[in-house]
Amino acid sequence: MTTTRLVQVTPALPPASIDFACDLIAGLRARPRSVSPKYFYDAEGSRLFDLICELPEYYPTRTELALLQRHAGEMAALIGPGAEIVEFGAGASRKVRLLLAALRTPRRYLPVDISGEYLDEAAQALRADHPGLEVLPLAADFTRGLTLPPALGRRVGFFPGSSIGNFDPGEALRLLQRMAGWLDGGGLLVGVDLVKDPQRLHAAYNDAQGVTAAFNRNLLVRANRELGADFDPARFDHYAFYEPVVQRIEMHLVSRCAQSVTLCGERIVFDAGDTVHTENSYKYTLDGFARLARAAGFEPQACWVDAEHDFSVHWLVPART
Ligand code: AVI
Repeated sequence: MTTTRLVQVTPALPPASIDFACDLIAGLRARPRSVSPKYFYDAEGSRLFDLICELPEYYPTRTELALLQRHAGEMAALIGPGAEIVEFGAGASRKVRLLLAALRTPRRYLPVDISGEYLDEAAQALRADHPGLEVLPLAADFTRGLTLPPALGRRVGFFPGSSIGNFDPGEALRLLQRMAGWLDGGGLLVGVDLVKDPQRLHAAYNDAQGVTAAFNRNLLVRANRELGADFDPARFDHYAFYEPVVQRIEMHLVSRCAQSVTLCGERIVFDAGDTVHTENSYKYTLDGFARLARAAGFEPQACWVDAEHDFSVHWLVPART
């Protein structure tokens, strides 16, 4: 469906929902069906993701937090004083607090996130805790592009959480290349989940409490609320598995039965077992990620890894040409 036709069918949709509607309809028409994981993060999706981060099975958050806690001083020394921190996909900003506390007089903090409501709340809390720090939140989908104000200091990107793993390798390469441009000669601190025992990976995306399943189904709940669709989320199973050949978790919503759904005036038909691919989460080896970073024009300068080799944080600087 074209944007013009969509606006005729559902004239009241705000611009962000029009992007969601166009991408969702295109993704459901395609074979295999897929939807970008960036649409998980409405306010409810962001809340569910915060719950995932606390789950016993989901090791990435606590492992990365521990790495930041332990090595923030070394990271801050590499970044230097007076830097401007741009956080990509800022969310609740728990991790950047550890970095900001270790940095000497950071010049400015620019959290960038697709979920605007969530961003403003987190920015207000940060301002209260760091009275001298300028906080400039930017509600933007950086996968579509990003315009930043002129830099006030050495610009350093912070991209934690292994969100880089949610991009296919080609997209990840292009995103890192674009980040190098936005950072304008500055460095990038990036969190990367590592290849490991497939059973542990499987458990991390199939938690016993069903929070990841609710997070996955929330995409349908969001489509109902925001686009007036009539998905019955209970008629879709959460299905996540590790694919060791390409070293990624795949997450799907699988139709439990033959059914049809109406979305922005369009009837979408599912057979029992039809899947909608909602997310990839690539896992890297240390060498594999360093290769990707080099291909994007960065030079890996330091890397911190926990004792179990579960998670890594990389400090990348622009390669000298
Ligand atoms: C945000 N991203 C890095 C998470 C991941 O692990 O790929 C999203 C997530 N999906 C299911 N659980 C967590």
